Amino acid sequence: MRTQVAIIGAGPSGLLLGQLLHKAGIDAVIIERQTPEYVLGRIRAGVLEQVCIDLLDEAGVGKRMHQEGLVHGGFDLLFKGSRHRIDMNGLTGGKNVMVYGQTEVTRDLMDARQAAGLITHYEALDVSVQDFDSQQPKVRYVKDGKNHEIQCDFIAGCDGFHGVCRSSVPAGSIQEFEKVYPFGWLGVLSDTPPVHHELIYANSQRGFALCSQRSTSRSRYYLQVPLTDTLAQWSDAAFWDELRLRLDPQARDHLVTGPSIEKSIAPLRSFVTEPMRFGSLFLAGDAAHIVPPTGAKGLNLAATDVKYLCSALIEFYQDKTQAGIDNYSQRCLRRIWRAERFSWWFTNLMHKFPENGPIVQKFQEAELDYLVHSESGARTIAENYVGLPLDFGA
Ligand code: RFL
Ligand code: PHB
Repeated sequence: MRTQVAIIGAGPSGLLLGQLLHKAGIDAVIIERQTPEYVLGRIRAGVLEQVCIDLLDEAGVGKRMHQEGLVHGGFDLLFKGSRHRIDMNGLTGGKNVMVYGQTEVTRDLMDARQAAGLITHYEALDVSVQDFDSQQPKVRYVKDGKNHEIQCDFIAGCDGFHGVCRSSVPAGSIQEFEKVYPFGWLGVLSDTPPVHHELIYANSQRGFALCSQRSTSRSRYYLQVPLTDTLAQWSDAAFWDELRLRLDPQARDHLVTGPSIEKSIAPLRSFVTEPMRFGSLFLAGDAAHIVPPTGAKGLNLAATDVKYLCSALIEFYQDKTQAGIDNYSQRCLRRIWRAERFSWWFTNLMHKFPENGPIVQKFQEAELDYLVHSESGARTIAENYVGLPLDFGA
């Protein structure tokens, strides 16, 4: 079989790339290790930046997002027992974010792909990427006990942090930057109304907590927990008790609890790969970089990598120029490092680090006090949170 672009991974990056390429008349096939149900079952991101919203519109999959997504113009920072609103909209000249779950984004993209009759090979085993240092790269995989080979012009590695594409690059050609944080996030999804109409990011002496949501009747909450904790240690009752202890009195009173419909622990990591292109192989999304979720940047960065990649491929096929391809890494990495820096800074500001004593708690509280009471301080957070435009300053 032959295609122009072989996409590895049917997460949000791979599916969005497939859809944008299809709109541009470029042929692509997606190869995914898991089943569609498994991909849809992963509860992850919840906050979309304007650039991501625009890209989903461009891909023709924005209709349900605009109907069901919740537009948020601000969020609360909670520290020393009090909440302070960051007026994102007012501080950024009218920018907002959209609360719409990654599961829904993925579902919309999958439906559009199916409606357009585009090919996704799910449950592909032993996927390997070959000859990407040449102009005849290939993807091999096993499905239903049979060996398959796809010949292509380019391979898009959209296969997440644990994928096969990045690990196929010779060690001497790639540089990796990594920081692993000494705690994780325990997340609970529940069919209960959110405690507040906007998100609450909480710095407490007991550790970080986040009150997020998926709709007016579905909540998503997170607690900072030690990496050694297991799900078995966290009954629903224990989760709600601990969350209450990290909230302010008003939120504590308003919190509606109920059975969890999903519960998981995610480790926190900052990670960047340089470069992101190796001959005919491109990395995009979590395959190339990871941010701690504190800044809500992972999915948004994945979407902008995909946009840059798609533009480069369109230039290659339509305008017969290699410039976009040659620029891909540099263009992505500038934006990625900006988001990596913000996510790392915000994580440091909001979490309790085991190696830090009470003085660091005091430093964090003083910095938060400064940020929420200084217009330029609050604007710095707001500008970073709403994200950069696609083409930001030279
Ligand atoms: P994904 O979603 O990991 O998809 C990769 C796909 O590749 C498949 N795959 C393979 N396929 C074939 N062959 C192989 N060898 C393969 N190996 C893997 C996998 O099965 C999978 O289907 O990467 P992608 O598409 O780059 O998307 C990235 C996002 O999922 C991620 O950045 C976000 O979820 C991060 N994130 C958030 N991002 C935001 O922008 N806003 C948020 O509010 C936000 N909250 C979060 C988050 C991530 C979290 N966790 C669990 C890490 C909250 C959490 C808790
Ligand atoms: C989420 O709703 O899952 C979510 C929201 C904001 C974050 C991280 C995760 O910063």
